[in-house]
Amino acid sequence: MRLSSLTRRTALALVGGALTTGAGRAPQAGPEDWGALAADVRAEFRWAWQAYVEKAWGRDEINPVSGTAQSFFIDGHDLGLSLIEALDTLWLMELDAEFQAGVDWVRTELDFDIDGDIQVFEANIRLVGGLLSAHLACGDPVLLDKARDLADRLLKAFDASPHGLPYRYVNLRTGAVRDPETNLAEIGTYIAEFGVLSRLTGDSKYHAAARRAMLHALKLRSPIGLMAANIHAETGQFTSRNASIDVYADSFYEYLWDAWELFGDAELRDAARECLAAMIAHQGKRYDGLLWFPMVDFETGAVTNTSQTVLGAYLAGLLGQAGFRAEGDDFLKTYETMQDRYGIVPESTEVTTGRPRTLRTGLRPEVADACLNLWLGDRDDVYRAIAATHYRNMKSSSKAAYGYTGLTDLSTRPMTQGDNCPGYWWSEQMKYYWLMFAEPKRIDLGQLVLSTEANVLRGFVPA
Ligand code: IFL
Repeated sequence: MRLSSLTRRTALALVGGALTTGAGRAPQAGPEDWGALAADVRAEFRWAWQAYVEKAWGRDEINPVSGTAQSFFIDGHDLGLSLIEALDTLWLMELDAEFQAGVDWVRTELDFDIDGDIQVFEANIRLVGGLLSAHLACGDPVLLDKARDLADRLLKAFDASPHGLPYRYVNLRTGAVRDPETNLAEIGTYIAEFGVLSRLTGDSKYHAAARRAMLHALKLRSPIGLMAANIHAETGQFTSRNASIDVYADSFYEYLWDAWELFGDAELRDAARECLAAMIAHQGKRYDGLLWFPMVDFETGAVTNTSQTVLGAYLAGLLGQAGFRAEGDDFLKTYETMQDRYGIVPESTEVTTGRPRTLRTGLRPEVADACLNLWLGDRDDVYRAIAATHYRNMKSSSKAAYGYTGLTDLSTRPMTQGDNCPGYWWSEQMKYYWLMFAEPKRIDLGQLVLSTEANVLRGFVPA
């Protein structure tokens, strides 16, 4: 359905449908048994892993309705994306045989010497991050070697730019780069993985490259403290006027904060707080009582686009982490309202009306991500309850024959399933639920630092 064809009647039907089919807030008869819920999450993860092993072993992504598989990065050259994304989740769930089978696959099958172009940002957050977190979990050096090999190939995308802003794609074998028109997320989501890699290898070049790109963008902030989301790797200048908290930008802001958490980088901590304060002052807008952060002109603060994606929910957690707790709670309330209204938060919402702009969703983890980060702040069960609803609604709508899938129409009953499980499902929401519901013994929650892809970069309890 095209966005514009989503009529008021459809939207109202959606609201009613969600409530009458129980897709909204799941009623709780008594106090939640968190241990039982955690066991259910673990059982679902194990079941989905078994289907992946049977139908898609070593492939990037499983299509869980048809039982087929697909490449994610380079057609015909799968890199075991879902397997790598799953590793630290398997470890935390103490699914040790499954974890070891995954590590063995990395040892014997994973080879980055491919004559193909890879998206630098996605390769870093999913593959470098997944390999590093698995290495931190078990200590196997092969995981670190593979992460370093890939990072060395990705670094060529930074080196080709006069400003150290990575091109969007690099050829894994030749180092040829393409697509200099990029954005904040794709130039500034490296410091967590690259910084850990520098620490583990003793080679500072990874951390330095990641930090240089972030500082370049931060210097372009406008007098009101905002950055535009689109930037050119060759000119080093912004190519749009839109400041965004979600599309093209989101994880840049997360990684400012992570640089502080992981490396004690006070300059980036201060930059994170300044950026968040500018967002609150110039992007935070209220429509029908709900707080949203639509795109604005980065110099004037005038609203330029009134849509907001479900990905924006991450900001609720980041606000809480960085000291803007009230605003974080307020923004989570917006997504909780959308979840209660539609069962599943739509991929994109028209903020002026609170209605979906699209009826599909990509099996997104960001609401659970925000719940975890806010819960870690004060352990208030209110966040676990929102995450429990998120889990139950996902289970009732996205579970297919061979795993979990995104949805193509959340207005139908049952909701209409697509046929793809994104790689991040293995690393993100199932881990968020598990951390909150199980409080697992292999992690020190007080030390936990997760990447934007939820790879554990600090906090494992030594065996
Ligand atoms: O890959 C995921 C990651 O959280 C990210 N952006 C979007 C994905 C999940 O929705 O940074």
